[in-house]
Amino acid sequence: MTGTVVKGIGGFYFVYDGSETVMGKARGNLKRNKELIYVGDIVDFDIDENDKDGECVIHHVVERRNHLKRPPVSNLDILVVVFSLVKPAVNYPVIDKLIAGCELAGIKPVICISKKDLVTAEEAEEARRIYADIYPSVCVSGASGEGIEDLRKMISGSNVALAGPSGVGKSTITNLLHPEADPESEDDAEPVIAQTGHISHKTGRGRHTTRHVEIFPLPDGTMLYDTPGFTSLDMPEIKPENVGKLFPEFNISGQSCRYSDCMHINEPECAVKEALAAGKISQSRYDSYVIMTEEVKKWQK
Ligand SMILES: Nc1nc2c(ncn2[C@@H]2O[C@H](COP(=O)(O)OP(=O)(O)OP(=O)(O)O)[C@@H](O)[C@H]2O)c(=O)[nH]1
Ligand SMILES: [Mg+2]
Ligand SMILES: [Zn+2]
Repeated sequence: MTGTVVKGIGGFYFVYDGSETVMGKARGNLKRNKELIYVGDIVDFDIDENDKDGECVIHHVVERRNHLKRPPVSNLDILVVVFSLVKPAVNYPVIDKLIAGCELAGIKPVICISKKDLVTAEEAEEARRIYADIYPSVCVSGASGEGIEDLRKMISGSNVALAGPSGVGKSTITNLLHPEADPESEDDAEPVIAQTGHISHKTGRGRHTTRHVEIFPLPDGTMLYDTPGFTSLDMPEIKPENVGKLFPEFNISGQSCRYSDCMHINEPECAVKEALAAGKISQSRYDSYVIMTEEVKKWQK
């Protein structure tokens, strides 16, 4: 049988075959090969109801279309990069690293600015404008539900993960997108809900409430992955000269820098810096680029 790994905890995996979820373990050969199983993997498994380790044994992982190490997920069409402007405050370089990771893995980013109810409409729109010309983007509020239906339309039918810093509201959005999580739902099925947490009063940060990636299959065929938040991210092992390739707005057709190996930092006649000065590239994105370029230099040592 074939199914999708929707959750993995302590060596146990939950596999969804399109109607039911069974729990089981990986067969010895997978473990010996140190082959990691990611949530999102499509696996072949056998049912074994007499096994003390659950109801199924996974014996093969179908080749992944793509995967990310952080959050650890595979086979995504879209990654929704969720961040709030306050509670917790935004850290743009971390957001841009997550986006760059998507570009590298071939996953489409969607930008979702959360907690719209905590800032003015202008503040939310100003943040959205940083990304609006580059990626699909939306502002939402988990408190009022505003923007949630727009987000639903952007992700409908896809394999899509919500990722971003701890406390920005990923699990809250998961619940709003999941009809069975509605306490007033008339559906008899057991409510499937993602646990949500609080923001620390002292640090203004999230408390890492979600500990494991979990996929919630939605009625429209969307496979919605809720993922644990983070506060920082490491850059992948790439060369400094490749960082610019992860910024689509730097690669404006018909415009090039004087030097073909231009790093867009100190060189003269640089098309990227000209676009920055003309307001076509945002300062925030450019600053993230410089930080990321500096950070990947450590991989060369
Ligand atoms: N005011 C306001 N609060 C929100 C909104 N969305 C979520 N919250 C609150 O923010 C806190 C954290 O929400 P979660 O959904 O647990 O955040 P998370 O991103 O899943 O956090 P981790 O699982 O730690 O990564 C909770 O107290 C939510 O009620 C929103 O749109 N507006
Ligand atoms: Mg969560
Ligand atoms: Zn340049």
